[in-house]
Amino acid sequence: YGPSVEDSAAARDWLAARGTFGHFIDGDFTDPAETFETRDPATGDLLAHVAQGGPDDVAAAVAAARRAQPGWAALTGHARARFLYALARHVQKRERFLSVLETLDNGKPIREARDIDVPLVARHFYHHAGWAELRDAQFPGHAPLGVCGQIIPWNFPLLMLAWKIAPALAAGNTVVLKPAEYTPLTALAFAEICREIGLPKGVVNIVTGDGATGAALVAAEVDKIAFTGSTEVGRGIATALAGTGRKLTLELGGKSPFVVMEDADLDAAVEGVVDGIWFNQGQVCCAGSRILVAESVAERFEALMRARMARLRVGPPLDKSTDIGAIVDPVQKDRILSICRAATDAGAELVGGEAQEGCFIAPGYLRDIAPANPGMEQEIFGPIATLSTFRTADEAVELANNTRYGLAASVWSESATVATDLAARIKAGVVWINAANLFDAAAPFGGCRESGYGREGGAAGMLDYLAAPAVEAAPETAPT
Ligand code: TXE
Repeated sequence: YGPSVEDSAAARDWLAARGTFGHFIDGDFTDPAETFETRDPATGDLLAHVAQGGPDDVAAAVAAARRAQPGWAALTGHARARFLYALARHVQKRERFLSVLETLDNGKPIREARDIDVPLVARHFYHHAGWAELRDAQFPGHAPLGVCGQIIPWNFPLLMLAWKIAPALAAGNTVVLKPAEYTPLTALAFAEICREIGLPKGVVNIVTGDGATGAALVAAEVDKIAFTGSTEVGRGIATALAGTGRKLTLELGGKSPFVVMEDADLDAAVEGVVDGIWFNQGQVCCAGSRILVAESVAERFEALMRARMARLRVGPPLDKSTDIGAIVDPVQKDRILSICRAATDAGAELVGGEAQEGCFIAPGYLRDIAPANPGMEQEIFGPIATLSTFRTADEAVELANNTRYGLAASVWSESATVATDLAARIKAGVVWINAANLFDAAAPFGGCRESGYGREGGAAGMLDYLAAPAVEAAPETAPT
C-alpha cells in the first residue's frame, strides 16, 4: 500500500488545525512567544510555525522532567514497559499519517518513510519495552541517570527521536528532547501520542528551536546529553561539558567505506550502493560514501552501477515511485554542491549529480579522485559517492581506514573468511557484510574516532542511560 490522497489530506488537515506549535512541557503545549517556519523542501510551501525555544523554555522543560523523574523511576519495570508498548502501538496505528508528515517536513521518499523510518520507530519502542522489564535482572545495581537532554538531527527525525527516547525511558530517566529546526513536526505529533496514551506529565518534554536552543539545553541542569549531528557541533558540546561530570554520548559524521572485493556478487553490491549512498538522498551518517572496488572488477562494477543509477527516479517525495526525494533544505543543497565543486576543481570527475530546480540533486559519484581531494575527505551528506580502486586486501584496508571518521563500513565478498578478516581490520563502530545501512534495535550502533562515542540500541545502548553501581570499598582488614 501507499499513502493515499486521504492520508496526505489528513496530515495537511492536522497541520492546518494547529497552525502554530508550542513546546511540549509537563504534558501540555505552551503558547509560543517567538516562532520559526518549517517548510516542505520539495515545494517550498510553508507547513507550520513552530516555537523557538530560549533558555527559559529549556529550564521549564528540565524542571518538569526533574519533577517527574523520581515517580517514573519508581514504577516497576513492567509498568514502564506498558507505556513503551503503548507508544509503539500508537506509532503503528498512525503509521500512514506519520509517514506523510515525515515526508512533507524532510523531503524523503514516502516509500522510505513508510517502509523504513516509521516501522523502525515502532520496533525501537517494542524492543525497549523489553529492556524496561529486564533492566534490573540484566544490570543489577544500576540506576537511571536522571534527566537526559537529547539533541537530534533532521535526516531521520522520528527514528532519531525513538533511538534517544526509548532507551532513556526504559532505563527510568525522563527527557528533554530538541528536534532539528528543519524537521520538528513528527516530534510534535509524537508529543500528542505521549499525551494520548497517558504518559505521566514531564516524562517526555519537547523543546523546539535551533542551535541556540540546543546550546541552552547543553548548559542546563541535565545529567546527560545525547547528541546526534555534525562533528563540529559535537566537539563544541564535548568542550562545554568537560569537567561537569555529566554523561555525554555523541553520534557524529562519517565517511564510511564500501569495499567491493574481487569475488563479490557485483549485482548484489550495486544494490548495496543504492542502499548505501542513494537511500535518503545520501543524508545518512553511516552512508557508504567511499566506494572502494578491486581493480580487476572495477570496470564491470562501474558499468553496472552507472546503469542502475540511471534508473533511479528523482521526483516528488510523496510519489510512491520516487527513489530520490528532496534535500532537506536549500542550505544543505548548497553545501553538497560546494563540496562537489571543490572536488572537481581538484581534478575529480563528477558522473551524474546534476543540481536540479528546487531542493533536488540527481544521484552521482566522483571518479578519478585522489585521496587528498576534498570530496574524499569531507562528508558530502548528499547523493554523491566517491569511486576508487585497490589491488590487494591490505591496500583496501589502508584506504578504508584513511579517514578521520569511524562510524560504519560495508564489505562485499562471497568468501566469509575474506569478509570477516577485512571487517576485523576496518576501524568502524559497525561493519556490514554483504549489506549496507541495516539497522536493528537490538544491535548497538555508534562510532569511533571523530564519529563519536557511545552506543544506541541493545544492551550497550541501555548502559549509556544507566549509572553503574558504586564500586564497594574493599573491606578493611586489620593489620596483622
Ligand atoms: O548539523 P548540526 P547541520 C553533518 C552533515 C551535514 C552537516 C551540517 O555533514 O552536512 O552535519 O548539518 C543542533 N549546541 N550531519 O548544520 O548543526 C541543531 O539544532 C547544541 C551529520 O544541520 O550539527 C540540530 O538539532 N545543539 C549528522 C542538531 O544540532 C546544536 C546529522 C544537528 O545540527 C548546536 C546531521 C549547538 N551549538 C548533520 N548547533 C549525523 N551524524 O547523522 C546546532 N545544534
